[in-house]
Amino acid sequence: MILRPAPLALALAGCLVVSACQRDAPPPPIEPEAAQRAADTEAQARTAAETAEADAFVARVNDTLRADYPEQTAAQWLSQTYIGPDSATVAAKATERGLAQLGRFVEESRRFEGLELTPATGRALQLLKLATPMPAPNDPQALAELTRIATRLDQAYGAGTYCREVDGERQCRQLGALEEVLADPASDYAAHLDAWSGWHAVAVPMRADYQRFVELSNQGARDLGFADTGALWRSGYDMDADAFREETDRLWGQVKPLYDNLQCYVRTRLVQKYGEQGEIDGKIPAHLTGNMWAQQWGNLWPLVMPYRNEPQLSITPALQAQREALLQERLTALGRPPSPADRVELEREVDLAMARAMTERAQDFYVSLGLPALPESFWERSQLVRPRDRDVVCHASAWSMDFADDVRIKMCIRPTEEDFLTIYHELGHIYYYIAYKEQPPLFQAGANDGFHEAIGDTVVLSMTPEYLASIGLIDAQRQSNEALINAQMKMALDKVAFLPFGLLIDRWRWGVFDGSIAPGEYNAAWWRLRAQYQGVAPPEPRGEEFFDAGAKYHVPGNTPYTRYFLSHILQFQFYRALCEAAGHQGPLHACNIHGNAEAGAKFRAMLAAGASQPWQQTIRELTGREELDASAILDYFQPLSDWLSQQNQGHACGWPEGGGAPAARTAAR
Ligand code: X8Z
Ligand code: ZN
Repeated sequence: MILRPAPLALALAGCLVVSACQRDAPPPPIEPEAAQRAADTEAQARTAAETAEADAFVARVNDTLRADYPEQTAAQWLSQTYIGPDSATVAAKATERGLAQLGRFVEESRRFEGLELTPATGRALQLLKLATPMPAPNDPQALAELTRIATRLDQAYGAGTYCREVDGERQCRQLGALEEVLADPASDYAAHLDAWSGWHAVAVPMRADYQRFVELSNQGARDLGFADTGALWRSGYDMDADAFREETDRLWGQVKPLYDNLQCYVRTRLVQKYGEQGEIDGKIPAHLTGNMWAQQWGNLWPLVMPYRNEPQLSITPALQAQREALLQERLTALGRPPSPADRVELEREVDLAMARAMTERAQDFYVSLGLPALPESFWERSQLVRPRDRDVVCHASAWSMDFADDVRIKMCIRPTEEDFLTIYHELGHIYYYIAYKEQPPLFQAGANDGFHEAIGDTVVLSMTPEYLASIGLIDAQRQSNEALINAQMKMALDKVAFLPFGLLIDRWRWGVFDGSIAPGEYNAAWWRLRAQYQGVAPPEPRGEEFFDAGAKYHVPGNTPYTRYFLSHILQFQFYRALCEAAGHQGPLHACNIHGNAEAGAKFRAMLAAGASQPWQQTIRELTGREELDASAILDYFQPLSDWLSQQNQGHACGWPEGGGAPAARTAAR
């Protein structure tokens, strides 16, 4: 059957409104009434047929996705775990085919626009247009160029290497090794600067590609009916795209005072350590935060720890001791003095054994909530450690390969706290995939992308010091106000420090996509936003010869980032709701849902819904309220917030947003 095109359907809707407005008109003669009835019956039959046709179309899209998607994910997997020209060719081609198919489906779906559809079909069609953050231009050549550039950028990041001459020898390091320099409190200022600027140099050659990427992706967005790629990204939240932008502003306004307080305190400690090099015009030097992007500051813990006499909170020492013990065990079992080759081999085995043990610990937590053990294929196919023989994209990720049981993570796990927590994060994605695998592919997504990012982190909030002590990763804790402030500070270095970073990446990209940030000011705009939101400054002049945004994975990897900002608000809302379900009494920060079946059942129900309904409904089912709401994170950090306000008294907190002289400093309350 041939369906009527969309404009006619819209005209029909208008006609129905008109007839409703004519209620007071004199009764029409009998004959026209009969004609009207016949027309109504015909219209109903037509509507029913159209509805059925739309349902069948969505079913066909879902079937095609199930059939074709595994080939694309397999190609992507190879491209990220065997970086090189061949895997790049295969991945770019597979993505090109997938996006072209998606584009055809979107075109086809237009004939259903304006029709009255079943809610599920209407939602599926809406999600179809939002299915990719890299919209495909209709022009086949442009599409092919887009997927080639995207793959090249992704691989360039993964293979990124910084080389320099040391004592006449060429020394080359990749991201992991450079991050270790920044994380080590014993590294000096010059070493920090070298590692930071070395990694940022890797992004310089990406700049031209990225600029072209933006043009092509925007072309795709316009072909889909969006103003630009940023507008497409902002449309994925079951609300008006402009309203979404305002929503993120509102949330930032709620948490900014807490962040500013933390920035001020950390800056003071940096100045104590580095003297006048510890701040740049009230801002924190980007290379001194213990993190390559100044996004989470957990590695500054030894520097900013409020009370030094309390038991230690970092779990890295225990993980490293476990690794060392394992290595000794294997060396002893060898029964002869190890050769250098033995050592390399045993270290590899031990790294893998540690990575697996850490992943099993994370799995334990989910299983304690009533979620299933991970399938055997997860253990067989995941990449847990960095292979020695080739370049890979080490940035952690979680994959559903086939909308069914083939789920994997790809990481380069080291025995550190940071990586341990990242495993919990990644398994959050995996358990989401597993929980919604019965949904049709178009609904196999987070309620929104912030939900997906928040699942594992919600679990991490339960890793209280008491819990970590119970699994032997830190010593038993004392109950005291000092211990509480220490624990809160440690958590805040990750969760609070992250908030402005989570926001600014897409503030930059939204501007790049809508043209308000021109290609000639990519870097200036980047550092303007870093100053404005984070109060972070570059350690050296960064002109337009650099491309510092490109040094962050999600920019060359084209992963939208506002999701992480949302996640850092949502995870506290989820945690509060699950703690209530678990019957937790007392302050929020003391709650641990480990082993709680009630909390687990609520969690699982939320996950199973996937994207089948608007996120507002999903969050209402969990928390009783429909809004994103920063009151949970503010509640959680109330003790620290009070403490920071006290500590900052008498300090000139705040920072001038530009690069100019200190001006708008305000005294802390
Ligand atoms: O990219 C990630 C995860 C994978 S979705 C490791 N995260 C963001 C980042 O590393 O920049 C988690 C926190 C923020
Ligand atoms: Zn994630």
